[in-house]
Amino acid sequence: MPPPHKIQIIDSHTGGEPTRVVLSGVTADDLETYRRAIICEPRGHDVIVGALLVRPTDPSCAAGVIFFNNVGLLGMCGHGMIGLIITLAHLGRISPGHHRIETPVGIVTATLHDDGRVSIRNVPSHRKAKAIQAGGVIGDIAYGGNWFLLVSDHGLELTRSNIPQLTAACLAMRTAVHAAGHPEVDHIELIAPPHDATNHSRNFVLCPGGEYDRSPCGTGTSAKLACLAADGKLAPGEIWRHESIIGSVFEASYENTETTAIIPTITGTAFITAESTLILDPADPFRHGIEATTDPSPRRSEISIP
Ligand code: PYC
Repeated sequence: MPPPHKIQIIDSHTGGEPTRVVLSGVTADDLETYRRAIICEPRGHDVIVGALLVRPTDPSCAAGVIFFNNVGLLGMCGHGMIGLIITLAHLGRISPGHHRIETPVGIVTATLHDDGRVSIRNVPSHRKAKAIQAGGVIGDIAYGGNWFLLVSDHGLELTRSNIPQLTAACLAMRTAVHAAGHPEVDHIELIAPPHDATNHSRNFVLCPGGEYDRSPCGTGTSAKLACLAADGKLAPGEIWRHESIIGSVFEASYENTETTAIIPTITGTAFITAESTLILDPADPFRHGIEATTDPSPRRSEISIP
């Protein structure tokens, strides 16, 4: 019997949403072989977002990262980037300051503050379409490192006790928005007034693999800023506090560019939860994980790896 395959990981959470940074045992070339083993049951669960550290192609970057989940690759991941920065600091690989990180969809500048907060200056974000009809709802389509359908007029209460209904509604909206000719949309974001009056809005984000984001979703918050900017409802530099379905908060603002795209900056905190080694025993029939049952978004395989 060959020896067990070992994968070294560090877990963290950002506003309640987990990130599993892969330090060794996997390369960009064999990520698809090990993706489910790292994320899915019996070692993990469908909520985890993986972050494979890779050598950047751009020498000005401190690291490259490929984000992935239970059904495939993610272009960018805001909560995951905050988790990655806290993980690199925990390892002693970075200090407070600015760090350029390469992702499959562009370079993100992450700032580790002295107080442990992390700000990420995201990739250019924009609204592609306003008020499109998707089944029974009307929403905007926007990009913030991933593609979102953002719906405010949904008639649903964004509370934790409502999560099964919110999930079912978002899955139906995802099917409808694909049928309406927007197959790139892989996240559905419901927006509502905040529960805490010091915040500006609350969201519920359904991720491509059928789980919801416990954090306010960094790329989803970027997409929301793109819509606010396009509607003239938020000025450059003005703060937008976005609250998640569990009440965790990201603080966000944006800069204009020469085009209609904006550059969002998202600030949050993350905490290390575990350092461990995954063991794939060749005798274990489930060593490669149990595949998620939710249909992957059609776009999953189209993200190019740097
Ligand atoms: O924070 O961008 C994000 C994100 C995407 C999917 C889960 N979290």
